Parts: sequence; structure tokens; C-alpha cells
Amino acid sequence: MRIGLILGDQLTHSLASLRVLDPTCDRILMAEVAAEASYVPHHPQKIALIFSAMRHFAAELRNQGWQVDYHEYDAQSSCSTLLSVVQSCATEFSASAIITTECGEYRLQHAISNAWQQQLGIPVECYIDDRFICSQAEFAQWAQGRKQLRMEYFYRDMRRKTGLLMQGDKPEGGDWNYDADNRKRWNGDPSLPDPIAFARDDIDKAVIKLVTEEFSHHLGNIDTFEWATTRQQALEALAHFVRFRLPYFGDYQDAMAKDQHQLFHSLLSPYINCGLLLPLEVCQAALKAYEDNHVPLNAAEGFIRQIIGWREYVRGIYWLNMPQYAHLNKLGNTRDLPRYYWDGDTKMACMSDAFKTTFDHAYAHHIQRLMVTGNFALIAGIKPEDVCDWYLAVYADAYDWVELPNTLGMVMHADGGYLGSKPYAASGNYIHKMSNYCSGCHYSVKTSIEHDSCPFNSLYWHFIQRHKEQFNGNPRMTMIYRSFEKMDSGKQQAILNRAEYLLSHIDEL
Ligand code: FAD
Ligand code: DLZ
Ligand code: SF4
Repeated sequence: MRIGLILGDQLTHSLASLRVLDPTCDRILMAEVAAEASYVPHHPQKIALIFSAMRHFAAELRNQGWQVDYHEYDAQSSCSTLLSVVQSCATEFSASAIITTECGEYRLQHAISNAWQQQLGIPVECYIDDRFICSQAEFAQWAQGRKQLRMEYFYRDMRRKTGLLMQGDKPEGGDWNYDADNRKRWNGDPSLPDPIAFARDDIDKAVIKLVTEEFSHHLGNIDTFEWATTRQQALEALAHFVRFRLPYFGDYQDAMAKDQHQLFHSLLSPYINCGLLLPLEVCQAALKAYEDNHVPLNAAEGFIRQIIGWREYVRGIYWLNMPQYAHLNKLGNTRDLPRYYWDGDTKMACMSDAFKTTFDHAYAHHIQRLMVTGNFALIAGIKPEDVCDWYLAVYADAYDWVELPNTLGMVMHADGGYLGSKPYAASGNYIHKMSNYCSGCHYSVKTSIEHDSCPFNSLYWHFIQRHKEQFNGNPRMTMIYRSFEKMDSGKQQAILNRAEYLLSHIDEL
């Protein structure tokens, strides 16, 4: 008798390890444990989503005839780690082996592959997680010998591999990428569809009660929990997105609007990451909508690129470079994360809205993460490890393998430009162009050196100047340095002084 361990982000019926196990003689083990639920202070909604989805998945497996041992969360339990639960189950049933599928996170995979077999005294087998389109080995092969890794070229290979939006060996429509069409500001038209809502069953209710009792000291509200917790519901969320939002996804992909956290985004990442939805089936749904003339090419391509492009690319980068990647700090940042990342209380309207949606929904869309809270952390020089811990804690979709490259690489440029060629630093002007935040803000986006000037404006130039040595030679940044040099020296100094003042009063902004 073997034990198949299914983790909280492996809730997929076609999972590799489930395919090798035999329901007539093997057992499945799933466990809610303190070690996983609190290695960072996960948002209560993330814990509730995982626990409830795990319980529903266990029930589905039982209905299919599997013998499932399910360890419910108990703060007093002597089994507070996955290893201790596995050990106790293996002893109880005299298991001959433990069967696993590759973990998403290095932390746990490292422990399983290096220590578990010895600690348990029985073989621990680990199967490749083929829910991903590109395996770790395939990515390593792709990266080998390249001077620079660029998502765009990787993405084209994934298009060729999957055949998504391909006409023979040519990209559909003639171009690989329609990003240039995806930069519209949203002014209320087209109107937003109603969000999808799900009825709560007894499992959801019990989990929400448990999480409220045990994890309310973690940052974030649980009362606004709206997530799907079964595959069936996640499929409904996918269909709802494709029907109502995908048509506009491309055009408004970079837009932001106060009190509108979803806009035309899918909110599917938590389901894809925990296994309720498969990345390929999500892309196929978008492709079908395009083939049915329900959505334009820039929407389908933009959406598919995020999944078979960015999502697979960051995973490849993660596994190629862990564990050292997590400690990179190539810009030498030393500043602590400002207070408002934890309490949301700031006069900066864009930041305040991003924090509110984060705490209320365990979600913020990509541009809020990248160009508001991320951009601020970048230009203010916050320690990358602190920023990464924050992003890992606060989002329902956050797992180290996807959060870390996005935060440390894409946002903080702490890998020195390994993941992306140019830092995503921007002044308030970018936020003003893409949102309606600035008109309701305490600060003025039009000025840089007054007492009420937008903090992003002077911090942006301070960032550019303090990292002149790193970026001066970057051809994509030549224009930026030229614009600063064109300012008279009095203005330059006033901007840098204002930024210095803001940095020394950072918690008060
Ligand atoms: P949509 O805008 O609808 O996009 C569709 C899908 O594309 C997403 O569901 C997701 O699966 C995928 N996707 C889009 N962009 C990325 C990306 N850059 N990397 C990987 N997948 C992408 N995404 C996570 O899944 N988990 C994280 O922990 C995470 N942390 C991030 C941290 C920072 C600082 C930044 C800038 C981005 C992060 N992202 C993360 C990427 C992206 O912001 C989210 O995937 C996206 O906001 C999820 O919302 P959605 O499902 O509505 O996405
Ligand atoms: C995110 C999460 C949480 C909050 N809790 C659990 C848990 O109790 N049990 C479990 O198996 N998985 C959990 N997860 C997901 C894990 O963190 C994830 O499986 C590992 O990090 C490996 O990627
Ligand atoms: Fe954000 Fe600056 Fe605009 Fe205020 S003025 S909303 S701080 S960009």
C-alpha cells in the first residue's frame, strides 16, 4: 500500500501522481497544517480558499472510490508539518512508499527530495508536474547558451509548441504580440458586468468559521470572501469571464480605476495556481471565443500570452535559479517596507485603493501590483526580501514560484535585469494616464517639488539618478537620462531634495 500525498496547490484530478496510484490498494493523504498555513501570514481568504478547495477535492476523490485520509486544521495538533502527518499516516498503514508530484515551491520540494526518504525510512517518489506546459528540464534547455532570456522569444516557442493562435508556423493575424493595442484608459464605457457569485455550502461555511477563529490576526478581511472553491464553480468563473470580460481584456489590460478591482481581468489565477483549472484549458476557452468571433484577436492573444508566456516563463526562471535567486538585491536596497503596506493608511490615492482591494479581496490586478505598490517600492528603494514576503502573504494566488520572479525580478529589478531588460519605474504621470486616481488625491500629479507634489514624481528621478551607473548604458533608458540632463541644475537639485525629504518621512505619506 502506497500513500499519495496531494498538496493544497495540486487539486487536479489528472495530477501526475494520481495517474500512477491505484484506488483499489493505495491511499490518498491530504493535510491542513500550521506550517503551510503560516510560513508567511497568508491572507485569511487565501487560507479559506485552499482549505475549502482541499476539502471539496477530497470529497470528490472519495466519491470516485479513493480512500482518503484528510487531516483537518487543528492548532493543538501534534502534527503541525506535512512531514509529521505523512509520518503518522505511513506508520498507521505500514505504507511501502510515498508518491508525490513536484511541488510548486522550492522550500518544500527541497525538503521532500533531500530529507523525507531518510526521515520516513521508505521510498519517496516524485513525478513531474505536467500541468505546466514547459517542464523544468525543457526550460533549462531553452535558456542554455542564451546571453539574455526574454519572455517574448520563450512565448513564441510556447505558441509553436501548443499550436495556440497559429496558422501553420505563422502567428494568427501576422504578429506574435498585440500589446501595443492593449493600453487604453477606461472611462466607464464599456460598462462592467456584474461579478459572478457562488452559493456557500456547509464545507465553505465551516472553513470560513475556522479561518475567522484561527487566522484573523493575519492581514486581510475574510467577510468579503467571494472565491470559487470547487472545480465546477471555477469552470463557471472561467465561462463567465470569457463571455463578459474577455472581449475587452486586451484593450483595458493596463487600465486602473478607483473602487474597481476586477475591471476586465479574469480573477482566475488562484484557481489555475491551486489546480482547479488547467492553464491549457483556460487558453483553449479563450481561443474558442476568438474562433467564434466573440472576442477580438488582441484580447485572446493578450490573455493567452499571460498564461503560456509570462506564467510559464517566471516558473522556468524560478526553478533555474533557486535558491540563490531569493536573496538577490542587485540595487542594494536597504529601506524597510513602509507602514501603509500593512494598514493601508496613506494619502496617496492610488496606493490607498490598491491596499484596500488587496485587504478586501486578496487580489489586485497586475498593473496595481506592478505600477502602483510595486513601482513605489522600487523607486523608494525598499528591501526586496520584505517586498517579496508582503506579496507572498497578501494575494490569494501567491505561491513562491510565481510571486518571487514577479516581485524580485519584474518589480524590484533585484536580479539586475535577468528577467526583464528595463526596470518598471514610472512617475505619477503614468498612473495619471492609466487611471482616474489622481483627480481625487491629496497630492498633485502635475508638480514635483511642492509640499503637496505627487511622491512618485520626485522619487522616480531620485531612483534614476541614484542608479545612474547601473542604467546609464541601457539603450532603453537613454532618453530618460537625457530628459533629466536637460532640466536646469536648480530644478534637478530641488527634485532630489524633495525626494530626500519624502524618503526620510516615508511612513507619513
Ligand atoms: P489576468 O489579468 O486575467 O491574467 C490572466 C492570467 O495570466 C492570470 O490568471 C495568470 O495566471 C496569468 N498571468 C498574468 N500575468 C502574469 C505574470 N506576470 N506572471 C504569472 N502569471 C501571470 N501571479 C500569480 O499568479 N501569483 C502571484 O503570486 C503573483 N504575484 C505577483 C507579484 C507582483 C509584484 C506582480 C507585478 C505580479 C504578480 N503576479 C502573480 C502576476 C499577475 O499580477 C497575476 O497573475 C494577475 O494579476 C492575476 O489576476 P487575474 O487572474 O485576474 O489575471
Ligand atoms: C497555501 C497553502 C496553505 C495556506 N495551506 C496548506 C496546507 O495546509 N496544506 C497543503 O498541503 N498546502 C497548503 N497550501 C499550499 C502549499 O503551500 C503548497 O502546496 C506548497 O507550498 C507547495 O507548493
Ligand atoms: Fe498616485 Fe500621485 Fe496620482 Fe496621487 S497624484 S493618485 S500619489 S500618482
